[in-house]
Amino acid sequence: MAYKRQIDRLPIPPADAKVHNVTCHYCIVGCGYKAYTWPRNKQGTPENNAFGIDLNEQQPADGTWLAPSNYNMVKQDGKDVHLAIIPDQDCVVNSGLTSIRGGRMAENRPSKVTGTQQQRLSDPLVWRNGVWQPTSWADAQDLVARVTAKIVTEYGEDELLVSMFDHGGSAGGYENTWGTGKLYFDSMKVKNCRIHNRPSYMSEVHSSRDMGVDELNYSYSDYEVTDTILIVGANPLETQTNLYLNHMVPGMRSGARFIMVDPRRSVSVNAAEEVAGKENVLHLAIKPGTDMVLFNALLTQVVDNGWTDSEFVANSTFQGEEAVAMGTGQPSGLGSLEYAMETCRTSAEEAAEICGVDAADIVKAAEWIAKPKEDGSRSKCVTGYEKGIIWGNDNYRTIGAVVNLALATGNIGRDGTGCCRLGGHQEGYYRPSDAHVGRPAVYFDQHLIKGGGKVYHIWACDHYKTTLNATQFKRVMKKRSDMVKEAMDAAAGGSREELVDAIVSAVNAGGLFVVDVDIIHSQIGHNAHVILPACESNEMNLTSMNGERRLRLSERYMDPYGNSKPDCLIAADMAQHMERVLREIGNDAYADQFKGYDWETEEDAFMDGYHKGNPEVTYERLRAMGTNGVQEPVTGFENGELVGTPQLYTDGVFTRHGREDGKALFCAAGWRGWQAEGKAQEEANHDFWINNVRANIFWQNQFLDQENEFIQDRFPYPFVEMNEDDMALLGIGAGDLIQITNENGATEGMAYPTDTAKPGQVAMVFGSPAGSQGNVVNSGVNELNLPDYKHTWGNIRKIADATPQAKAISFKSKEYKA
Ligand SMILES: Nc1nc2c(c(=O)[nH]1)N[C@H]1C(S)=C(S)[C@@H](COP(=O)(O)OP(=O)(O)OC[C@H]3O[C@@H](n4cnc5c(=O)[nH]c(N)nc54)[C@H](O)[C@@H]3O)O[C@H]1N2
Ligand SMILES: Nc1nc2c(c(=O)[nH]1)N[C@H]1C(S)=C(S)[C@@H](COP(=O)(O)OP(=O)(O)OC[C@H]3O[C@@H](n4cnc5c(=O)[nH]c(N)nc54)[C@H](O)[C@@H]3O)O[C@H]1N2
Ligand code: SF4
Ligand SMILES: [Mo]
Repeated sequence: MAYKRQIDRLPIPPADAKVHNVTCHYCIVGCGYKAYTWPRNKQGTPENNAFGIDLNEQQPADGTWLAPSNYNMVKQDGKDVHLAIIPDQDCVVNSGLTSIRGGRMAENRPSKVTGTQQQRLSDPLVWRNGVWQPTSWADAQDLVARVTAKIVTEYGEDELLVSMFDHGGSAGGYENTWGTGKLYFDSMKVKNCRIHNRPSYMSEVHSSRDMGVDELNYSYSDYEVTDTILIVGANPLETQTNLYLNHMVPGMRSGARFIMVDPRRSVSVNAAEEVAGKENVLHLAIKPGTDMVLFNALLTQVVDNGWTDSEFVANSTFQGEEAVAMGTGQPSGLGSLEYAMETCRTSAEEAAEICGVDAADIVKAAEWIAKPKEDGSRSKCVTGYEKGIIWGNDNYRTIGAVVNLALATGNIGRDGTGCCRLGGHQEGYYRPSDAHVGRPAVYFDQHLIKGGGKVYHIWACDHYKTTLNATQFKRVMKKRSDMVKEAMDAAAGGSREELVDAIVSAVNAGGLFVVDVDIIHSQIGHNAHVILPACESNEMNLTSMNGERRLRLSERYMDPYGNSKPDCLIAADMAQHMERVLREIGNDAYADQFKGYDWETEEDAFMDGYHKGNPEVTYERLRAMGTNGVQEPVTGFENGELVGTPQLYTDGVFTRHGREDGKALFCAAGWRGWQAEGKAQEEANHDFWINNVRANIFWQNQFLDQENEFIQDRFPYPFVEMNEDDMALLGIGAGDLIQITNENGATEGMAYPTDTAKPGQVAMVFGSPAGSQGNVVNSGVNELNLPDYKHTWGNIRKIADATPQAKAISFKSKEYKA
């Protein structure tokens, strides 16, 4: 925001400022912060202040100080107060480090005084008379309940479509996933639903779980005491920033080597080279989508050289042949190591050919991971993987191949080991059973595109920017929702009953009635009929866990904006309106299913859900655990502290698959080339691989960043990292606007010359409001309807010279050069 430009002083928090525990609600890492709030007319002094340090002295870079982005003025209990959010030196997650995202939490709060984030929704909106008209909660929820109740009673719950977050931090947390989960999975049994980031309702890592291995099994401190850090399809410096800086970097400084598997050279490789020295970093820049072959070859090296952890394999993994046959729910067989080897066996030379890397590098990687040390002791390796393979080729088998290697080398459940997802958002999943959804779960987007469903509830997702096959999704959804808008406009001035009837006729003719719960008026929200304003973390109390299962309570320090509310209370309100309307229409038995939502606060939702399953855990106890919280699962409460579990599987018993023998299974990860439909053909027919990535500066689909000048000045359009020779060939200059096209649609971005970009491979930032990469992603998925966003090909052409905004930005290399 402009108000902060050239600012030269900030108020000092006084010694009696209120202090709140905060977990950054952006990425999975969940860094600890302290939020200070104090009255508008008060200030501390350099000598006497809330930090307890002498601010007359120059503070060190890693000391406690306040930057303009850490500050704002917000409402608390109806009054304007100063707000300063500072990274917590005592939090073991970040040890006082911040990031370019978390460091902006304060400035990204809505403020009437400083003018920040005035895009936030303050009141429910209902489509009326050709516009969105602000209204009361009771009015908006009554319409939602009347239409929804009519549809589910007359046509069944399968006509209700739901998109919902399943995570923690913003748009989630145990309170909110419970609220929505109770409504859709307990009061109703909705099966046509999806999660915010994938087009069906299921796990991102089925195979790891089917093999018995929960995907978050280590502690971040394991990176500090390991011999080798193996990162697959992730860019942790930009996407799990303080995990990289506060745990991986110390690990490398203590001698750990670093292996990166990513077709693209990212700044995570560059930084590792700076910290560990080039000789201790190995970047396996494989051909896109070939990870499975690489991991099969690494496993083969380990087995053939006798580097397996034979004791672990004998005691903790399945002995015999096949344990689970390949089937519709299991895109590969599972069994013993020998069984898996029958399918996985791959020589370094074969892999080198398919993956496009040197066989010698594959051998070297296997040595770094598993070759015993000179004294005969085993090497320790931590494996972290994320969207490069989760949204990659043949998800099930590829992740299976990665977990195979960790199991064969005994690298799970011991200090300095682990085989984990690096993660996205914090986790905050707590819902009633979703067993009725089935496996494979319905391919939601295709169902909607084919005309399925009559009512659609959306919670905190903007698929217009982030789904696959987005061009088609948007066209169909707009058309279907416009039919209802038209019917609502035609019914203007009539009674509520007439309005509901008009909506029902429109949905019976193929329309879709859309309810969107969000904090802003999002792109998908433009095709909604009722928009319900939610508040974010810290405008409410919220619990969630991070990528090492660290559970914290992030405390409310300000009021929800306007009349917005916590998602859990919106869900409860919706349930209560459903109960009332169902009784009115004489369906008492069904109405009774919507009882049990008499929550006044988010804490009530927490007690009704998470607490019932985890009776030791309460807000009060979590508050006392501060920003360090406790690692789940919580096993007790002793001496005034919750007792947690730093690592899973220390006993060598693997249970995630639910098998009684407690033995982990290996995955028969047989290579079959491009698995998802249409990928091979798309690759053959286009000039460029359109890799799609995240960037340090942006948070997700830029819902707040789009109104943040600091971000928009840097990247006014989504960047597309591109090889300079490719640009020259197509007559494209730095900052020029380009179009990417293929059979699925088209999108736009800004060329960013990148000397490390390979010819024919570009990397576009995903999820941008100014150009959705999902427009050109095809609809191909795996057997379990997991998307492969990362593998898309298209042609590129220039559409405009760099605009004045684009001309003003720097195109310097993103790499750090000592
Ligand atoms: N700054 C920032 N941080 C974030 C987020 C954000 O929006 N911004 N979002 C959060 C969320 S929700 C998530 S899910 C995580 C995602 O975290 P990451 O997975 O680390 O992020 P991405 O950039 O999507 O993808 C990582 C890498 O996958 C590579 N890749 C593409 N294809 C392949 C392939 O075939 N094989 C391999 N091995 N690699 C491939 C890309 O080149 C890219 O460098 O980030 C979280 N953290
Ligand atoms: N091409 C491509 N597509 C991808 C990916 C990729 O790598 N490549 N990655 C996928 C992944 S991993 C992810 S996580 C998704 C992200 O896709 P989305 O989930 O669509 O993106 P977010 O930015 O997380 O969306 C959050 C939405 O919730 C709103 N919101 C924020 N806080 C709250 C809250 O507290 N309550 C409510 N009700 N609303 C809130 C925001 O305004 C925003 O509209 O994209 C997926 N799509
Ligand atoms: S690394 Fe992630 S959790 Fe930590 S401050 Fe940055 S965005 Fe927040
Ligand atoms: Mo994600």
